[in-house]
Amino acid sequence: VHAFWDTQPVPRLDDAGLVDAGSGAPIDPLLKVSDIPATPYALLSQFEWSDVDVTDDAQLAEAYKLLNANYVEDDDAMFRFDYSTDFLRWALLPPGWRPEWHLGVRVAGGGKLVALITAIPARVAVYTTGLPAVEINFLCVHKKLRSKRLAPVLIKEITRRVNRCNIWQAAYTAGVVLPSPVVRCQYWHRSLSPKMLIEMGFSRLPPRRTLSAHLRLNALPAKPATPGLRPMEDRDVAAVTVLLRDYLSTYDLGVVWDEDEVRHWLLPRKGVVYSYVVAATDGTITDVGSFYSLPSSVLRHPRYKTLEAAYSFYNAVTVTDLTVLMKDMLIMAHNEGFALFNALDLMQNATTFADLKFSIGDGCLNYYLYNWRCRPMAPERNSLVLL
Ligand code: YNC
Ligand code: MG
Repeated sequence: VHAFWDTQPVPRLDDAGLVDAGSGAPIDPLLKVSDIPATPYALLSQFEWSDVDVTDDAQLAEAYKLLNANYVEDDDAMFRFDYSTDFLRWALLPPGWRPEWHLGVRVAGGGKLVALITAIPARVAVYTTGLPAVEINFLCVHKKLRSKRLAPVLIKEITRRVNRCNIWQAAYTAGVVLPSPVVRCQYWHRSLSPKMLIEMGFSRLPPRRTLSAHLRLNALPAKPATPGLRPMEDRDVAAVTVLLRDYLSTYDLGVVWDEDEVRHWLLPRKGVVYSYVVAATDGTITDVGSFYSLPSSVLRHPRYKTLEAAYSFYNAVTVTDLTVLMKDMLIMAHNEGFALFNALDLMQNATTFADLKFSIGDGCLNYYLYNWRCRPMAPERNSLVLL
């Protein structure tokens, strides 16, 4: 039973009709903004709502600190995501961001930040429908305040704030199974610094393989293979927007970006996002590849403090073979100092994993849509990458 989720407009886990739900429809009949309360939900008296102004370095540092100490860990509590402040600025200030969608909870009287949830605007395409929606991320409750039903209040309050802006759908991901995933993706890992990953306890030397054989097997060329591959620049934005739009429109779930969003999400930012285009000799942009930087803190290790991981972001190919492009992304990530490259089995990614020596991770990443009931899809039909 899900005391909270059973009250929400999401498909139930036992919804036998879901496979026949087709391209989908809202679960709640379309409400009007005037039906939504103008004032926040009540919080326990020792706490207060607080918009976190992430354009202010001091408040951004508070959000960083909360997440660094309390956000997502792996099942064995060996690693915890360590989103950087530059990353949070990128993730939370895209075109159309709203200050009241960076929602914090503080100890009453302007005290310590103890919980967070965020929304950013996005146009999400589900099968044949384009929806004005938000992406929800960074739901976090301080470890000392867990299991007190604070999360449902955060979710209801962000929903209210989003609904007040006449938006009625959301996309989000979680490791946990909730009612009800629209698609379940799997992480795959590619070692870039195999020795370090073994020493950290992230990976193990496969049985009957020596370390030197393992290093040889995972060695990467110094330079990318694709002629014309170079970092994306502002002058590429229009071409990349068209390329991505055409490429992503072939999938059943994804975002639709305009030029300003492509500029924001893809122009390289050191330590945050790395994007490359393939330019033909006549200047035409034929392909794009990208990854983002998300380190994890290494918990309780005597020597290693941080696992530098790159995550596959958006790739679109019209000329270059996807495996070749993905390998070039591994090479660029290795050259930038990342120890690990992660990718989900969405889009055509899984077709590259065997050749490129990825190995399967443990646990799923579940994708959810709020207030939209549609037929679930296979991971290779999904193109949505959330941070
Ligand atoms: C989760 N990850 O099932 P039921 S992902 C959603 N997403 O409700 P309490 C979650 N719901 O089952 P705690 C959830 N995890 O009784 C738990 N829940 O119906 C549900 N972890 O609340 C859970 N960040 O406050 C249960 O639990 C209810 O104190 C229990 O807090 C949960 O960002 C949490 O993994 C996750 O910080 C905040 O454990 C806490 O444990 C924590 O008693 C570490 O809550 C960090 C972590 C989650 C990362 C993410 C996406 C979040 C999506 C939220 C849903 C958005 C809906 C759409 C809203 C906009 C709509 C529009 C338009
Ligand atoms: Mg709680």
